Amino acid sequence: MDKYVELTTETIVDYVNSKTDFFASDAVYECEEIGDGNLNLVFRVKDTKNNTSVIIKQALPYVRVSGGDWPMDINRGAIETAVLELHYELTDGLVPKVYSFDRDMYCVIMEDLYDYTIMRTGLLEYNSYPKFADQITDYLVKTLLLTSDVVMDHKDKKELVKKYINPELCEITEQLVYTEPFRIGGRNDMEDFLVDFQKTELAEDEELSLEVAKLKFDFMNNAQALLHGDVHTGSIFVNQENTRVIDPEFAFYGPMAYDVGALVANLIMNYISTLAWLPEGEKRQNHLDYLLTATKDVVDLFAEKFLKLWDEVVTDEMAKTPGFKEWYLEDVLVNTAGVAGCEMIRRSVGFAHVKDLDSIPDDTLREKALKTNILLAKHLIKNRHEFTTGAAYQKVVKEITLD
Ligand code: SR1
Ligand code: MG
Repeated sequence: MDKYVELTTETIVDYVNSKTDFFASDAVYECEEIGDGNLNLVFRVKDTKNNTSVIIKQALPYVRVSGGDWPMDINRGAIETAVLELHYELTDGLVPKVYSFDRDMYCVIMEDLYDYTIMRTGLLEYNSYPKFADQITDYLVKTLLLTSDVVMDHKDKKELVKKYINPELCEITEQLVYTEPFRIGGRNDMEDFLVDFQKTELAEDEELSLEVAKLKFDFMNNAQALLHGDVHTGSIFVNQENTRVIDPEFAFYGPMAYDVGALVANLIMNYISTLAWLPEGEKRQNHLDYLLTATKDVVDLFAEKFLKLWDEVVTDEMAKTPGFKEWYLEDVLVNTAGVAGCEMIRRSVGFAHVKDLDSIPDDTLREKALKTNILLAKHLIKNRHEFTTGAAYQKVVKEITLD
């Protein structure tokens, strides 16, 4: 196939075999389309006889969940592949291994993380991942700091800024995260009980809009590091031993806070979800304690490792000035809280939601959970200068009730 066509479960085996010699000649194939994201086709092809498998991800030329009427740049498949390869090197394998990329079909063939679970799914089953905070902060600190001007030759870094220009995917974030949830209409999607609340608490809060505007222009203008661009818990595979980050198709040079903030937001939303889903008791308390610790550790380990790695890898003469690294980190942490707030709001009233909140079965509790989420998010945005430690998050998250 040297011309783009959409793959299907009928064509996928021949396709993989035309591109790789991954499977043995006596393979017995089983294939399924497992994509549950908003944009792409994802297939798993398995040889049940020899117990081997691969993942094939094909970028569609439109947003999948739009049914076809929202065109989208398929070159995101090439960006995703290049970023996975770079991140594999930078993080010693905290992302899946890429086997090949096909520029005609915009298909990446990669390692099947069959013994991992998508973190959002795992958290919704109240599992905990003791090594997660340590491993994800390794990923964040290495991918962000090592692609920044603090470390890279500045001309080489500017070449990467050019290489990873990703206007259509950035526009999704600019609109869906930083604009529409704070305005009436657009592609916003919310339950009836949120319509008036969104109007008064979000669209009519000018002080909030001013802070979100600052964060939006930081996202658009601060080419600080090569971001993943969508680090929610659906972009992370976990098990008890390991963490792997997938789906960096939103990658571009932007503010480090965008990656850290998205992650923090998704941990907090699972906390709120747990309060709504589970009755008081040991199971609920254990999961809340785990999420609280994970949130605190993500922030604190990120800060600690960032400062440590900085000393080992900094090359820019001026960046070595005493006090600069602390100033730089503080800015990242402050904006992390702002990003977390925007992510929490857009997942409540915007185009793309999260199962954590939407699946709460009881109507009253779901309404309380969504409104609590929005109010905490506003607090994070407006008071983001106070959120530079894990303890600061721990304090406000611990105080959340749905009573
Ligand atoms: C149209 S894409 C909607 C959302 O899905 C992706 O995972 C990103 O989070 C994006 O904002
Ligand atoms: Mg994705």
